[in-house]
Amino acid sequence: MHTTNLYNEKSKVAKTTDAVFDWDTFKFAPIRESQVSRAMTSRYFKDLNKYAESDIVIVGAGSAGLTCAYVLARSRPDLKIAIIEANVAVGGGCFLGGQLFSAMVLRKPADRFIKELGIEFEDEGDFIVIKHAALFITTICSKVLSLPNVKLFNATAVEDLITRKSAAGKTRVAGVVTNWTLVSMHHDDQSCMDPNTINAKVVISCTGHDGPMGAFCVKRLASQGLLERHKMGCLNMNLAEDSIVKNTREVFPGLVCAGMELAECDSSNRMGPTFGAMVQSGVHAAEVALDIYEERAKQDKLEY
Ligand code: AHZ
Repeated sequence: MHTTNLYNEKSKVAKTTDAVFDWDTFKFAPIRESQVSRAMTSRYFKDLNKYAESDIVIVGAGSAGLTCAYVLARSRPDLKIAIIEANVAVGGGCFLGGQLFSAMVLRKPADRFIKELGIEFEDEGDFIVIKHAALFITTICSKVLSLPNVKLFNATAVEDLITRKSAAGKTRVAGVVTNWTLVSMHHDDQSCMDPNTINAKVVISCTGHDGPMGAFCVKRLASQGLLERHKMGCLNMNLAEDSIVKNTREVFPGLVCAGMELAECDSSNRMGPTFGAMVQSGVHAAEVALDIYEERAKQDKLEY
């Protein structure tokens, strides 16, 4: 059923939008509540079904995770990529610059990626400034979400990893264990709320430095003695950014680590509010993931 709303061409905003109507006679098209419920749930459960077998899972939708997702999904439109974000909102530490200020600083050569995204900035010589960090994160998020091979599951936490052992006895990461974040937060006061799972050939962890949820995959593997953990070093902008980008790698078979989570693996310095390393580490992580993908996919078939 269609509505017959009258377009108000005399409206003072008619030049900027077609969505101006005669408000006195205005009426929405009808809907039944169950239609809304089914429109949402049918799609969500279809996605859960589709992405239960993902090619690549990215954990954490901060600046490193979203950059990685954007580059990866565009380079390989044939791969199914799931992003798991514990918060309701994406962005991690990137809705603001430092100390709750708005502007976002990125050292060159990260300006190249920002240009590619079509985001305006001020050029200060060796670095650039975007007027609001939220402009970066919302722009890249909208670009990622419009890609057909990506699904973002937000308000969902990775609370464990799936592992497999090869015949030779080598362990590898083979997926993630998830739960609604609100459920994850209540394991101490409610009993046995079992999780869900996503199998993947490669997992890319971008969960930031240690905190209530941060550095999750590095901490989980370290807790099992599978990875050595060296806590994040003190702030040194010059050392920190190069180190994070250069050391972006597969830290454990099947697990690529990017962004500030790496500092919790390598004890590299933190950089504070300069974001070039998050962008470049995200790009590097996409490259590393594709370098190892075929090999890990082959293993995944064998080590069912
Ligand atoms: O909610 C977290 C955030 O959005 C999410 N996350 C953490 N643990 C998770 C889990 N399951 C699902 N178990 C999880 N999601 O991961 C995201 C991390 O974003 P971030 O902005 O914290 O990390 P980043 O590495 O992309 O960027 C770091 C930005 C920093 S911190 C820093 C410093 O402290 O010196 N400097 C910079 C530039």
